[in-house]
Amino acid sequence: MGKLVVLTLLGAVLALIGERLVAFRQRMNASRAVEPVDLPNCHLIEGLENGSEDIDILPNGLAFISSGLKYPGMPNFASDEPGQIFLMDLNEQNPRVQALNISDGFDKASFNPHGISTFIDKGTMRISSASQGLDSLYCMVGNPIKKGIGEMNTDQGLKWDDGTRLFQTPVLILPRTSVKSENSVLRKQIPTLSLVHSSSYFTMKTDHTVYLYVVNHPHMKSTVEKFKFEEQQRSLVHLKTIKHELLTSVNDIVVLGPEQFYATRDHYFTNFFLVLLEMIMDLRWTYVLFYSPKEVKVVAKGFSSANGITVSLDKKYIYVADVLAQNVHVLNKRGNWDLTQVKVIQLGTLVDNLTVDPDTGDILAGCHPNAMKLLIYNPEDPPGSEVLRIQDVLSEAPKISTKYANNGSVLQGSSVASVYHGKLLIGTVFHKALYCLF
Ligand SMILES: *[C@@H]1O[C@H](CO)[C@@H](O)[C@H](O)[C@H]1NC(C)=O
Ligand SMILES: *[C@@H]1O[C@H](CO)[C@@H](O)[C@H](O)[C@H]1NC(C)=O
Ligand SMILES: *[C@@H]1O[C@H](CO)[C@@H](O)[C@H](O)[C@H]1NC(C)=O
Ligand SMILES: *[C@@H]1O[C@H](CO)[C@@H](O)[C@H](O)[C@H]1NC(C)=O
Ligand SMILES: CC(=O)N[C@H]1CO[C@H](CO)[C@@H](O)[C@@H]1O
Repeated sequence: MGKLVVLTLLGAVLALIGERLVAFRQRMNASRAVEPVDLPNCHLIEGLENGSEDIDILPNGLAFISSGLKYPGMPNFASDEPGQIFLMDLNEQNPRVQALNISDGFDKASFNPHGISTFIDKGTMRISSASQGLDSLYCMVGNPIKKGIGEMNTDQGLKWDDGTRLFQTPVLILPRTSVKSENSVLRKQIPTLSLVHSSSYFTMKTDHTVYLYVVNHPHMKSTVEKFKFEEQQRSLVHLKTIKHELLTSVNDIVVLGPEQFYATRDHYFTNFFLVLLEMIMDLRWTYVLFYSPKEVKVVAKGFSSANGITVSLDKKYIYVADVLAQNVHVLNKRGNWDLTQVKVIQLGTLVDNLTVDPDTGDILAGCHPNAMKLLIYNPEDPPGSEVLRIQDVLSEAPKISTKYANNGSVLQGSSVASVYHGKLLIGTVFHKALYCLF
């Protein structure tokens, strides 16, 4: 009797797993053949052969490329080499890549970079309603005239003390009521005064420091590394390592403040066998996290495998790629950094990383047309590459078109596509990278 129960249970479990496996193979588009879509002007980028998982392009055309990701279950051609960050200047006629030097004091040997995101500190501060103690805040002027310095705690945790000159240009902060009169007086005295006053923003010019945030997997753990980019020296100065118990199995980040970012968790489990089980059973236990020094919280959940994340041009919407569910979630960013779902755009292919075209606001998605070939790598029948463009993201019917598709003969395992004024970079998890005129 006992044996019968056990056998029945075992049969049921096997049937369930079998059914899940079939569904899993379908979700991985295991039997899909790639119809090629070519772009006329493309060439492989010299010096990038061992992966270019993520690409982030600055408004001035400097592209950061993370390379050398070692990830459980994914092929890797350079398993002994530590990862690197490359720089490419897209303003050049024939852009070349250059590895960035990383400052001492950072463990370069275990560097295993994954998603990256840049943040330019323009010194723009939002003063939240919670910090509307504006009447106690009177005046702050940098050189040459120092009229008095207020201390302020914005929701970004900035603190200004008397005597601290944080900004290169003269800066003035006044309570709303007295701004008009005092401002006009001061403007005469300091013609270069860089103060813009609106109801909730004070905009100040600073030296536009560029920070690069990198998801790192040293010894297969997850951290986020914050670097300062030194453009002249072509180097990265390591500033800090961010760790948190919720920052586990991190895939990608999008940085929206000096210390504020969203991060995706791609798997619930960290053990490779359990990860496989999680994917096959489609548990949907992964999420999007918000991180700030003061608060860390889950802001969206229920993803099969949350992957690429990016922000719309107006910074109001967050786009999250769910690779196993083959869709892109459009989420609305709330004042408290919570996210509410606006829509889900189904793509019919395994979407990895997302970027936004700075000219049009369209989403570009690096996709895996046949992810089974990525999991079970065979150089004779390699995984292909696919780049989709999503136009009119917020409309009733976003337009989806294939910009590039290849069966792996040129490019294998595309993970990201990033565009800069007619130039397109396509990166891959472990293979080469393609540069195209678009
Ligand atoms: C890629 O990795 C292989 C194997 O380690 C190595 O021989 C090759 O030089 C690497 N290529 C680049 C461009 O780093
Ligand atoms: C990289 O940085 C190290 C230490 O900061 C320095 O010794 C080395 O010369 C630098 N290399 C290049 C190519 O700039
Ligand atoms: C990929 O798989 C999904 C789920 O099975 C399916 O809906 C989609 O049509 C497939 N895509 C292609 C291009 O075959
Ligand atoms: C991929 O496509 C190329 C030409 O487009 C073809 O020569 C090659 O046989 C294809 N490879 C596979 C594995 O289908
Ligand atoms: C989209 C996203 O958030 N992840 C990264 C993918 O690549 C782009 C640029 O290529 C980066 O901006 C993102 O950080």
